[in-house]
Amino acid sequence: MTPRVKPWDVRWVVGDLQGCARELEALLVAIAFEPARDELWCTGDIINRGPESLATLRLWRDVGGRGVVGNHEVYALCARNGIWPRKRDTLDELFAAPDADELLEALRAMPLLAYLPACGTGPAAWLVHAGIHPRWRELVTVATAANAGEHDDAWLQRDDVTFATRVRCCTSDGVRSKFDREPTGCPAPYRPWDEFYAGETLVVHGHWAWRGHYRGRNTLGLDSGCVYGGALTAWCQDEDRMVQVPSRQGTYSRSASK
Ligand SMILES: [Mn+2]
Repeated sequence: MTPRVKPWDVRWVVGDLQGCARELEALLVAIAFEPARDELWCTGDIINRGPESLATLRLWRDVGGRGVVGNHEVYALCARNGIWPRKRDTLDELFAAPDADELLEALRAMPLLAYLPACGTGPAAWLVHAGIHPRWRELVTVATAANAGEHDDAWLQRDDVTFATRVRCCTSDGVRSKFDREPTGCPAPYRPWDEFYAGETLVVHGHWAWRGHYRGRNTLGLDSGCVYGGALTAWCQDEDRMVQVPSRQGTYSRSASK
């Protein structure tokens, strides 16, 4: 293990990658990421939808990437085990890879909620893929219960896992809406989940490409829709600043994806 020595340790959190390996590569160059000294987290949905889930996941593994589980990880693991039917997805190459099991088990091991202690001049943060349930108050307790134990097929389908990986708009009781467009269009009685979040600790999340990158009072959204042609957004926690790299979607081809 390489010793981690300040002041060069920097913690980054990147939004939904969705198989956008080339954008991840570009980001790592843009931020001069050094795996031996820096830390890279993802808000989940590392794979699927985009063209290169396998390459994304291998790059992620190779730089020591961490993250929280997203709904596309849940889908991939359930589809792989045959407990959910395969839908239209872009996971064939990943599933056929010789290291598929190793890569998928690394996704399964990711927590639902991760606490990132304050570092540098940046605030502490909770990391979650989609959002926090309105009734979740003591997040340390919630996270301990949610992350504990084996993340088996039953865990993947638990209510807390489903909520935290899928919510965009909900009621104050935590009933979710299927609405997935801009928050301003959210139909009553549903409201964007963060309106019910009363905690003081910053929550960093992804999952809401239509909302894009935004900063609320105590929330930070990092899904700027890279797979749809938006930027790939990353947050440097140490300096509390954002870095974005442009999407390469539309420039992909079979030959270019090697
Ligand atoms: Mn998602």
